[in-house]
Amino acid sequence: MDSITIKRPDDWHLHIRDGKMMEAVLPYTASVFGRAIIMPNLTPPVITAQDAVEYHERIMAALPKDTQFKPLMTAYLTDNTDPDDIAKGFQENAFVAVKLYPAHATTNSAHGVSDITKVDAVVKRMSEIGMPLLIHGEVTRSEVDIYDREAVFIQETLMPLKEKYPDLKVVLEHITTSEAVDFVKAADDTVAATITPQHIIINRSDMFRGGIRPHLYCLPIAKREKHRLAVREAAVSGHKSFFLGTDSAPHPIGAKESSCGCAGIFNVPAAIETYLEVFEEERKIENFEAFASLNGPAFYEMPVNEDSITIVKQDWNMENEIVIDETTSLHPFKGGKTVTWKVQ
Ligand code: OTD
Ligand code: ZN
Ligand code: ZN
Repeated sequence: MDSITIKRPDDWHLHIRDGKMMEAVLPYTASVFGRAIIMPNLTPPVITAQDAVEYHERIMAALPKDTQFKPLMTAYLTDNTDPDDIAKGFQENAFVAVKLYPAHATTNSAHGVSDITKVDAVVKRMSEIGMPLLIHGEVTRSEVDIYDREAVFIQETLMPLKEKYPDLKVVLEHITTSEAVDFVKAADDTVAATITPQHIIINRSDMFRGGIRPHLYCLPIAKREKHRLAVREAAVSGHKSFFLGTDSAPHPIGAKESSCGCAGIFNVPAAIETYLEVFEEERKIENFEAFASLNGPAFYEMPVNEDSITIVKQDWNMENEIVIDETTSLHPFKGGKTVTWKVQ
């Protein structure tokens, strides 16, 4: 096969930051994807409907002029979030979903939820109005091993939450374990999961291959090979509950290559191509459109994008460094490597 045409894909989990960084990274997404769920973990976070409206305006102002790209906004859930503001923001399309970060689970999550019981009124309301809850599914207790945090979260928090609110729509974001795959497969169609390119390409050993590789460090951290294979199988299966979410999370090179490096992988410059490489390797290209362009809109009850993109079999070299300004550069996922597909 030397080219594939699919309905324009969407990115159901994306960090674009703000200001200069946003201006630099947004074109990579807007040139390929029709829509993206924009994560709210700015400093300070996007908490209220008003915050979301203002962030949306800044994104629209930063977009290249010739694009139809549509940002889909989210609310950052805190212990003090007002259920009425969430419901009103949802009804008025200020945001499409709420994001749950357990406090201190990942980058800029200090304002996150300290205990799920604190947000019970918000979650109850969301369940009633059909508003999706997007979950960073990791416990944060320091005694739980970092490689076990997702599996423990599913047992301790997610299963009881879904038992209490069976109608609540949930997206378990950036899944990394076989436990997450099993949970999603066993659930009904109120539950879905996003899958990143890195978690179906690297395992935890790759982070230390030949030396420490800070640009492969993200949260949730890459797991053992058997987990990579389980998530990879889920991604290419065509199963309606798994869809594309890059979790692209840019940090300046200096913040990654540091004595205390930031978590996050900047993968959008070749996201669609690197996913497609995986589908090709697994001989499942026939399921690529479902994963990239169909399953997400079905879950979010949105129309599939009308136009299409074509990706051709063509080698090109991903640059090592993308310059933002005099002081800031990014190292993209696959930087310095050959990518074997290219969006036309
Ligand atoms: N993971 N980095 C970031 C977010 C994600 O958990 C995530 O969604 C980030 O930098 O915002 C990361 O490693
Ligand atoms: Zn997360
Ligand atoms: Zn994320």
